[in-house]
Amino acid sequence: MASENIQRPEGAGEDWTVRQGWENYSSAEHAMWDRLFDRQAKMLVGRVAPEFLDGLDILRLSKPGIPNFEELNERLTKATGWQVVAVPGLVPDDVFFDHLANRRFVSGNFIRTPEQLDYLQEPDIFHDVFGHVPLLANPVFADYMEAYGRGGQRALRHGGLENLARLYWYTVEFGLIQAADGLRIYGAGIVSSYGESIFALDDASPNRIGFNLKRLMQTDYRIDDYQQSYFVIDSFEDLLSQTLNTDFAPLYADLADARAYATDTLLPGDRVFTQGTQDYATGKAAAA
Ligand code: HBI
Ligand code: FE
Repeated sequence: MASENIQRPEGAGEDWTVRQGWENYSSAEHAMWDRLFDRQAKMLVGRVAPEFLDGLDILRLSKPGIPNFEELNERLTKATGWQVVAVPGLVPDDVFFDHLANRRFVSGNFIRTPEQLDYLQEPDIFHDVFGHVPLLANPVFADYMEAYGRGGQRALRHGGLENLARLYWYTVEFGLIQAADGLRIYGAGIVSSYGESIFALDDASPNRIGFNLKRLMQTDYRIDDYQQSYFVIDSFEDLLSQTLNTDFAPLYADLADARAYATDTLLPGDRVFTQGTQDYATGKAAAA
């Protein structure tokens, strides 16, 4: 991602962390959290992976107002040894991976304004905490995130970051899972978005494709709009074991000269859950 050129702000430590400054949030900012929380919590029932709802419970995120990281971390550390630390915005890749590899999840300490209700460029505390942190209370997902951080450090040394970033995108941010009662969302980018929570699961437009590590690492993604393809994992256990039991170096070597698949591509070997109409993306492109 384009995080190479960012400058460490004054006041941020070597590791880019800052104080959350919980006492400084205004009542309007707490109210914004509550508004976003209520809207998502309602809509997620029957849509989100049960492990996510368990995480909301374990962490007691339903309490009104922006969570105080000190309180949140007491519960999170007890559950899985993870911590949430505040950062001013995007941090460089190496810093990001170092935090993950040490079970620290970085979160923006600011919250969106009413004008940014449904779209903002940098991850705010609602995306980072509501979207990402509930699954960090799940032991299997917690291990996956640490493994991803270690994998990121190796990818930085050996090349392959572009491929590995797609794994993060299509799982941690935009993943679907085959749960006992059908497909469910779990990616933070979906779970924290009202529109995409519906689109990713119910719309006829996008492809929904069974998880295949190598295929996924060759697939482009969209940063400007809803995804044109989503990948479906069988379980968090399967995602973790595939990640831990794969030597990524030969994959990176193989993929170094391969062309990426377009975001809407379906391949003969794909396990297809939904062959998308792509009507949404086509309509958007025509209107542009
Ligand atoms: N910084 N704050 C923040 N949040 C991220 O998700 C993030 C980042 N810096 C880099 C980064 N992500 C990428 O390295 C990964 O998404 C691959
Ligand atoms: Fe995110």
